[in-house]
Amino acid sequence: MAKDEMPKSDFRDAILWHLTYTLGKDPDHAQVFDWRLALSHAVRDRIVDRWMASTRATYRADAKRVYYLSMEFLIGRLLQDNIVNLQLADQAQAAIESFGLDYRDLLLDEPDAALGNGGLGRLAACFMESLATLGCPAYGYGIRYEHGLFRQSFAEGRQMEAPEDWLAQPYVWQFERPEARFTLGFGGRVVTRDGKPVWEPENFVQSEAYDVPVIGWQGAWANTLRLWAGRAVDPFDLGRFNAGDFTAAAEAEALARTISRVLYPEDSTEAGKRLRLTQEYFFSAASIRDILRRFEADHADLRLLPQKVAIQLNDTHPAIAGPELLRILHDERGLPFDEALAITRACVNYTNHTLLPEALESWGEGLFGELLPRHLQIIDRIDAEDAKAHPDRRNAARGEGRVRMGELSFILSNRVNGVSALHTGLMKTTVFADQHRIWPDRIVNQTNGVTPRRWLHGCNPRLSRLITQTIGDGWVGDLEQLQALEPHAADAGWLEQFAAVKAANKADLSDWARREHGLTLNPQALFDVQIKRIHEYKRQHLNILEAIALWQEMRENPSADWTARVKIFGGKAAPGYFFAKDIIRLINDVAGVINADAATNEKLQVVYLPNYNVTLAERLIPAADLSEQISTAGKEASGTGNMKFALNGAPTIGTLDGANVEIRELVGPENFFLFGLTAEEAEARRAVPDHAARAVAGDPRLKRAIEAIRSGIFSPGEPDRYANIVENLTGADYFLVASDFADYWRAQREVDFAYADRDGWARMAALNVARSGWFSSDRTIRGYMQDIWNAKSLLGQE
Ligand code: 26V
Repeated sequence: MAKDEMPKSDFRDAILWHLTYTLGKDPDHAQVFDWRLALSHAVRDRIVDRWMASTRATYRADAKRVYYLSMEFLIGRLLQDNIVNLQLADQAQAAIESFGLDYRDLLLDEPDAALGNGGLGRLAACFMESLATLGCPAYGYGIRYEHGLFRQSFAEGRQMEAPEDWLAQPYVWQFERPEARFTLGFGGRVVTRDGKPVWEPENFVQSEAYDVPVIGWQGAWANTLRLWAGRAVDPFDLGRFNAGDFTAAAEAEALARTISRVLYPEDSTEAGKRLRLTQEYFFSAASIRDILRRFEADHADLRLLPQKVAIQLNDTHPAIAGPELLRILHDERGLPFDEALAITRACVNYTNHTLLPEALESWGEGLFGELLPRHLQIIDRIDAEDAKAHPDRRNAARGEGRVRMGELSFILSNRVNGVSALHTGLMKTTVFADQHRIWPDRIVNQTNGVTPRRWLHGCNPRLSRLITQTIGDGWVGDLEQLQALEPHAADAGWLEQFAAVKAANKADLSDWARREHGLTLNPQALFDVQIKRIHEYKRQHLNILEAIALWQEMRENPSADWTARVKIFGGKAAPGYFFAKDIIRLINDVAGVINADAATNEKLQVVYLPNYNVTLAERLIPAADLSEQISTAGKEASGTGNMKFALNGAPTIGTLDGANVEIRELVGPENFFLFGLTAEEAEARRAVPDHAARAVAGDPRLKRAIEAIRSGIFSPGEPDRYANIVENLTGADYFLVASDFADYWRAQREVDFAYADRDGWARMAALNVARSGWFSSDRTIRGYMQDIWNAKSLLGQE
């Protein structure tokens, strides 16, 4: 094969061609890494034509485009996802095996793109895939962080953080767009010229675009994820270099690149840092310019903007996009302020993802005004007009010397949405009650979803095959078809096959855990899994307390008929969140003691897998028997892991929180292990004096478990290692761990009992699969298209 004979049709030849001419590698010496890149290039080629066809179709139709602005896109690996959606899996596997290589090894060689912290970022990635699947013309806009979420390891049980380095090797999925650059200003002052305000920034940086194509199911449509990187306007100062100051010569470039250097690892505290506000403005402003450039290429009348542009703010992190759009329309394009405001509001929408007060963004006006002086004036004007129009309004966007981003986003949005029915209801009665009274139609619900391509078809090939054998393959693009499995859940022969899938997935996980971590898991045991960020409200400490109490009871009563369990944990803590780090260490310490106890370790194991990420989730979820969704009611906005588990046949033990409520309604209360206070009861319980102390005093099991921690048996020689946790559990206990413990224990024993009946359990698990089709992110995106964006699918027009 010669270079000018680039093979089009034969996939195997295409891989060889790329290995040779794109990568310059001799096939005789190529390593897994080289083959993986060659395969990726061959796959990418098959995306590009469809991608361009989609873009052209959007121009032709002059269609409305959706712009999803998100500080985070937790996309993970893309090679398998792209292969699956192009339906190339069989061809790719055959080609790779014909070279004498292991196909899975190749897929696993790709680093995770971890450009997000958790649920919010992963949701954005699922949405991008569903937007493409539905043929909705859309762009994702975010930041191309050089370092994604840190890598986690444990040293004596403590979390260690190391920088993540996904860009240390070529990233095949990105296309650099040096032509799509914008110069963005920061700081400076506002002057008046000809009676008009003019912002004169003091510092400038450039935004450089990198495009990642996102291909939908069956390759019918592809959209763009555009990630911005910081670059200096003048990257190199030759004068300083010639004067001998080599470091200073490159200083501007180093500073500009700092903007897109790292992802902030906080996911639930408002990290009030100048660099973070800079990041927020940097990517929001670049995106707004890009949106306007695309619009103005074909339209002269800015009043048409809302017909052609829908902007979605993924939480408040891109909220400054609103004032930026308004500023350009008014200051730079000359529209009257009120008209600019009306157009902005008709384009912008805002999704709220948390009601935790400590996570609601606000900025001190000093910092804000220093960095964005003109925006502060604009916000002040909007807020003042809002105050005049609604004199009885209480929650303003400005107050106490701060700019409140949630309130700002609300008044600048056409629609505001929550992410589960319960959460949206709470938005209306708590954080946004005042706004809801003034604009009763603005808040809508869009319950989250997950893409079935990655979270069932891709990650669980055995279950996917069984489902397709049973009901055909239409379910991958239309997840509600899973309902057709329901009659089979009554068929003993089918349930046996279903149970065999789970058993094989568990065996795979056990093999991997032995190879990778030297762990021996009992595959007969119930795999009880809690994987998510570590947070007090998510209550990993409730889970580990139950493990301690169970272990104590097993020791006391060794001959009882215990259901064997492996409790599996995974998740990272924000580096500065010390309580969460204590929880991690406690789990690891407890694991050490319990796993070493020969009297119980055939019945109970505790395992904390390090560096939880998208790839680890794809391994764990198909192998899980039980899904732990045990947040304090009212605190988890939705959850999306909860949906992935149900879809993969792991029933939930959970509270009435977030989307658990909807999962339970759909799978049926008899197929869900409910416990705990409701959101309303939780609020009331906090007002009861000494609620925690009373709960502890009233429950000998809980008391004994806490005593064990206090005594130091899990921290020999350092009994007060967990003084903080113990004090919290018996004192303020804002998250009601003590109050919910007894009911959690009860529900866990119900799980034990149910699991002992293996046929009954398989039926319950299968019904969870059959009834979870509604949790597809395709359904969620259809909801946004209809209720929020007024956007249409262009499928069939590409
Ligand atoms: C994010 C960040 C990012 C960096 C620095 C500061 C900061 C502060 C707050 C937040 C908000 C994170 C909110 C969030 O992740 N919410 C989760 O969103 C999921 C998708 O809707 C949902 O399933 C989870 O329940 C919710 O906790």
